[in-house]
Amino acid sequence: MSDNQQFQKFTSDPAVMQMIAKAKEKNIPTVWNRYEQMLPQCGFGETGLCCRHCLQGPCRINPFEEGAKTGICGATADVMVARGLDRAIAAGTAAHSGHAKHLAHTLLKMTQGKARDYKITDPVKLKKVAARMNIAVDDRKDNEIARDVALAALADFHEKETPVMWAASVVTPGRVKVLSGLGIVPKGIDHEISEIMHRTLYGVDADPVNLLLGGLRCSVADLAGCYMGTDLADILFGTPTPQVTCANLGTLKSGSVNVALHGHNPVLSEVIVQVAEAMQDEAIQAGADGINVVGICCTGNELMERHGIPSCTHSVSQEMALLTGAIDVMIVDYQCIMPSVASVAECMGTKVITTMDICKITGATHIEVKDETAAENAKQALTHAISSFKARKNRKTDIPEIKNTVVAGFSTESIVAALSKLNDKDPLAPLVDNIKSGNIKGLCLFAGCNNVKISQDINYTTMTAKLLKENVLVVATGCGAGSLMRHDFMDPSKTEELCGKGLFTVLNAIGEANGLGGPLPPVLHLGSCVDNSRAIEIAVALANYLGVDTDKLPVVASAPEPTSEKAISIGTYAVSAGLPTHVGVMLPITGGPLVTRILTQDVKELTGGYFIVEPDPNKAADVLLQALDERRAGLGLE
Ligand code: NFS
Ligand code: SF4
Repeated sequence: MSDNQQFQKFTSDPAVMQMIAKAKEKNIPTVWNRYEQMLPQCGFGETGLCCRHCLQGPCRINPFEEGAKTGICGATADVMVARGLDRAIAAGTAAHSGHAKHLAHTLLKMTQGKARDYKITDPVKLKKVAARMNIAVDDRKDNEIARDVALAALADFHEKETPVMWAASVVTPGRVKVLSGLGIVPKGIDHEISEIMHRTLYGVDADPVNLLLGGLRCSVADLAGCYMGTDLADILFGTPTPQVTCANLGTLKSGSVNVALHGHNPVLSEVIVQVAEAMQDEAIQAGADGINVVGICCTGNELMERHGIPSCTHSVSQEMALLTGAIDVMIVDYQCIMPSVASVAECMGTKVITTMDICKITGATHIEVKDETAAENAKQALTHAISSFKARKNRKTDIPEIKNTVVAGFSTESIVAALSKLNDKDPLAPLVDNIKSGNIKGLCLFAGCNNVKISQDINYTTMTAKLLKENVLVVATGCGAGSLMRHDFMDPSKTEELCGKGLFTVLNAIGEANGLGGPLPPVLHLGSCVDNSRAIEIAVALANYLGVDTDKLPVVASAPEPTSEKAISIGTYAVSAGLPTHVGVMLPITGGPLVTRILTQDVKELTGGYFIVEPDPNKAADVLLQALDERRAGLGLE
């Protein structure tokens, strides 16, 4: 068996396969080795039937055989799984909104003159967001408006009489009614997270239905956190416009100082990009061709959508970037950073630099980055990179020669601008007309991570290939976008080959009207995971245009390879927004029959959305196509 065949069970990215071979040869343990050591994984945990919420536990329920049917306190299987799911949603919400809160503080400090490395890059977006939040914009200075936006954002975190603004003002009016009717409009983002922790404590909520409603409410708070993250980042760093760039391990350059930025928040990475530009000469003096900044995971998406910075790799293959031997530093902020990167870096003679006080890793170097001193801190980190390059410049690197062309950076704003070239009075009309005519069957959002349990990217590529042929307009975020970009799904030269005729005609017409001399890419890159808000914004715009609610639209979502609790909270808010939502990994709820039934069926009566759990990507694509057909029929479309 050739190495490539042997490694297909781990990944379908040929560049990653080369690095897995290298890891094997050098005997460096990777995520896949550690996964194998973990097998067989515990069935109780897998089905959600293990509880450690109090010190009388752990309690385990065996649903099939003789044995305990409740925990020691009497918690049933459904209570256990509902509590577990709620906590996952709360964790995801805390992460997205923590990132948004960080941006809000940065914006506020900027308006106070305390964060001088930041500025308002997109005053148009600032005013758009302010108007949505009922903040006066006329005859006011940008700085004053920005201060009020930052304060409104921070006010959305604690419990108040009025609903969370970043939730209530971003959905359709009909959705506000549905959510209010169910009692699931959040009152404060942090309030909802803390309430989940309270109600899932030993001896509090023991009604699975009530627990799930709490989870749904927290998921709507997660939508708010994501949306706020996108809004504030666009204000500070610019709203994305299409960028031609590239992805995969071949974006590393052996003769340059390679700096990989990994994590999530553009507060850090944006400043590093600027400072790296200013330090190019210093790198050249050290014998390098310059500084080559690449992204990993969502920080990569944030930099790609705004500046066309190449993405190196994503999610489960993050260690592989270090295995090339070409990375001089990996600078991380928070979330989705496997602690193992520090040890792989050590094996490869390079460094990981942590930058946030909530995310330190043993073995990494810590340089605390503060809003007030961001550029100075960035310089310190990049100085490390240059000296690390000096030490490695005569060493051999193994950079796979694989680099995929990517057109990224589709925000709602840039999509509307592109459509306006077809109809400047009514930009959504061309899109809606093509949906009505069936040239576009509907929309599918691919979001989420890679998961070590699935051969990396295979679910994304299998499903997307099928949906595109059926004329589904595909948008993607996060490591889902990463996955598709590393397999040419964001390369406009592949649009004709990959898309059905109807979809190709539309993508080509938009591309031509915008002077691209060809079509848009087959899949539109909407950005990072917080930028799932952009998909919601598009769906809400379509719903408002058609005068229906989002649960009537031919729009579906899928996280075919989810890993993080953030993917669970996003999936849940897609369901709260009324979307059929696929997940390709078993959620730890299957031990609770009632909870499983509610989330996959009964919730449809409440929000219009529901979960589809289907590990087989071919079957999952069929189920999504069927869901789109049902939605079309509901709107009276063929
Ligand atoms: Ni989303 Fe982004 Fe990637 Fe998953 Fe992690 S980087 S926030 S959670 S692994 S997609
Ligand atoms: Fe067991 Fe109940 Fe304690 Fe959970 S909360 S560990 S089910 S006694």
